[in-house]
Amino acid sequence: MQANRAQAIPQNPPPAEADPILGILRVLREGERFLVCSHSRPDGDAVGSMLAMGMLLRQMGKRADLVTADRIPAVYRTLPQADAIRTAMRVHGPYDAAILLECDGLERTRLLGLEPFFAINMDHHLSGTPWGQVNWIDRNASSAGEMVYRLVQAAGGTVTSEMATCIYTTVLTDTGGFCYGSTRASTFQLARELVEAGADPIRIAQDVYFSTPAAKLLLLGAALGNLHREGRLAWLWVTDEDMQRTGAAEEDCEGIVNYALSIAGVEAAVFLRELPEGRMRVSLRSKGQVNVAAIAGSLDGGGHENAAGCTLDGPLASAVDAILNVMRKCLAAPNGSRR
Ligand SMILES: [Mn+2]
Repeated sequence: MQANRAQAIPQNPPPAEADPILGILRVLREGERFLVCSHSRPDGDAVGSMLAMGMLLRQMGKRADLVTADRIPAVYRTLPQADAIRTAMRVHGPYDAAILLECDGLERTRLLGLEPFFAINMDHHLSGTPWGQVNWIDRNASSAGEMVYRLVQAAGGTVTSEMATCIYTTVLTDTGGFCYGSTRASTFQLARELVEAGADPIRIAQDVYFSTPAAKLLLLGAALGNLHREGRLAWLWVTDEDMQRTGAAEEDCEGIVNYALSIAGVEAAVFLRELPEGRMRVSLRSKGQVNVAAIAGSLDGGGHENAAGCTLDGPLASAVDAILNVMRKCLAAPNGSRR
């Protein structure tokens, strides 16, 4: 049995530095071997930010293991070095630190075995909290990938074209193609810098938005058959039977909620996906003032102001009732239901 030098959290954790970026860089410079993780059911930001972080670490002469609990979606498997991401249920050390990207706790990874490691928490979600040994939470960042980019700059690293491709993908997908509330002038500045560093915006858009598996469109057809609208609210769902019949994968549910949100006059949308064990996974989206992060938070979920999620008990009909009740109350609130 190999001695695990990183089994214990240090007795005296380093003092919280005024600039969390410096605190993170110090840990990266002092260590040799790192684990890089993100949340389960990884999206474009999770995948792209992990890959870019791995590239930064290797550029610094460090070892980096990239691990997710779920397989990465097909559209992101063409990203540079995407095959470096390993899918596992449990991680094994030794590691000098685990870097967790956009996770509001260890559980969000759905990976086992993370507890012993010194944790670096980098998050841009509204639901971010300082749960790690080192914490950098930037709610103004468009994506976790943007935070990795800032880290590369602070480290004096080189933004390679492979890194720029991964980070551009995080910005593109997390802003919904530069549409969501997280899109600022600085987002376009960042996009420009990434394109100048070698990201190809046309190829990336084609890989992300024009490479849909047929099963996903069949699933979308089933979901649209269950589309309902009530004033500023729209909702739709797929049953587990729909998933089986269309041959769709979990990742094919991604983005279906946006079709409900795309209806003129609709300000908040709900998508429910029946899980094989009968619980319902709920995606919430909004445009404008409705804060769906607050709604998801009240139901034990989390996310961004305009994109959030939670899981509810089934059956389908009662989960639909439960989420619609909360949404209706929120939309009826006088000030455009900011909270
Ligand atoms: Mn993100």
